[in-house]
Amino acid sequence: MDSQDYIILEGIYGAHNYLPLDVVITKARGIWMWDIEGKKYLDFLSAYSAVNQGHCHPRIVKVLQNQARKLTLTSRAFRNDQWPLLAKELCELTGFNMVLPMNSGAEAVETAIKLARKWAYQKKGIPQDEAEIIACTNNFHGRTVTIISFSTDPLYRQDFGPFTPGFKIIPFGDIAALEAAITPRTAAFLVEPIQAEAGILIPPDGFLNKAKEICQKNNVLFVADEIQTGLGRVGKMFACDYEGVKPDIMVIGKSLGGGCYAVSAVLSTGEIMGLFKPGEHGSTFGGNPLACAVARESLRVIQDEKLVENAFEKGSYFLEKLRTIKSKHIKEIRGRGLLIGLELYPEAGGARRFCEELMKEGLLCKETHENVIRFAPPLIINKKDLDWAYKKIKRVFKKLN
Ligand code: IF1
Repeated sequence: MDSQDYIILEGIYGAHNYLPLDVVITKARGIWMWDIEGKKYLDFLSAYSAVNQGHCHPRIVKVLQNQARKLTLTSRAFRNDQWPLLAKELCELTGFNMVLPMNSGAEAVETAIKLARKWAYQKKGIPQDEAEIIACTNNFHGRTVTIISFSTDPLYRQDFGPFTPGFKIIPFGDIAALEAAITPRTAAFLVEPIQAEAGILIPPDGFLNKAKEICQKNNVLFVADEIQTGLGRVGKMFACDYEGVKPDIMVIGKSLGGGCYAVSAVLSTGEIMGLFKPGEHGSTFGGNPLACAVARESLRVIQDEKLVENAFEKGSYFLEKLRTIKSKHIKEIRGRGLLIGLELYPEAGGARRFCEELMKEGLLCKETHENVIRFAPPLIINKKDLDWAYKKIKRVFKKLN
């Protein structure tokens, strides 16, 4: 079978909930991917930052294989010898006291929402079923019905109602709006410290700090969704670290599984996380030994290979290089670490066609919304390969100018 055969099969039997680029990947290692015909590509998406350590990292794959031969799943009806160690290592890494394991990012965000509401009723004394959570315009926190209930993007909401009540929206980065939106029934403020899907939107300097202060002053939980921005992607371990902000609840996922397994987690203080009593929340696969063994090695790789520092250094380098590209199409190039967005003017005809041209040059990236090309390679990337990518990007802008 060739790529076209796979594309046809997928079109017949697979739901059309994505419009992927017409490239059929069959192998990947580090920053590189190969398609069915053997063509080589540089991965500039990292599966939306779920492959920060690089594809099929030998250490992570080895742990996956060894654990898979030993013990994969017990359910949480019994205990296992991996989850307690991951819990300890995650708390030591983040400075939180307790952690709850889940699988997908959305499940972890749902967990954080349930925890914030429980805290609101049991600790803050908000009347039952009246807790409000504030989120931001253009947020992306997952695809469950409750999460899209507070999405501002019609594409994510269309025909999926009725929606979960109890959410308010403020403009991202708007401190005055946050202060004005808080009422005695406000349980939490949920925010991505950098909005990735919205187009790599970085909040005004000091926004996170002021938001945390306002939350503290009003006895509101500050909940940071670091599922995409966390674990080194933006050049710090967490995006909140740029402002030294410690959330009350932090949600992580994606690269926690090192590109080899779906594992996410919710971290908080003992006082807050301790509100969950046995049987009140859980999941079949949450905290399974295979996920935990993989997550432990994924975290070790990030630290041993200094991927956070590399993301900071290489991200600054690449951002500076990209800004030398002269094109009437480029409106702005922005980012933190190796989460970079190149925004095009609407007249450029949309980011998708640039991604398609980049694919022909051997660079795989993804547009986010209409006009932003996201550049997010694995954090292991070196200057030589960034220079290679730069040349390809420059060539495409010359061609499409
Ligand atoms: C898709 C992008 C979309 C996330 C943040 C929670 C989740 C995500 C900040 C949910 C997931 C993924 C989902 C995937 C494409 C990608 C994405 F933002 F990364 F670009 F959609 F907006 N919080 N983001 O980024 O985690 O349940 O997926 O594990 O749904 O198309 P998940």
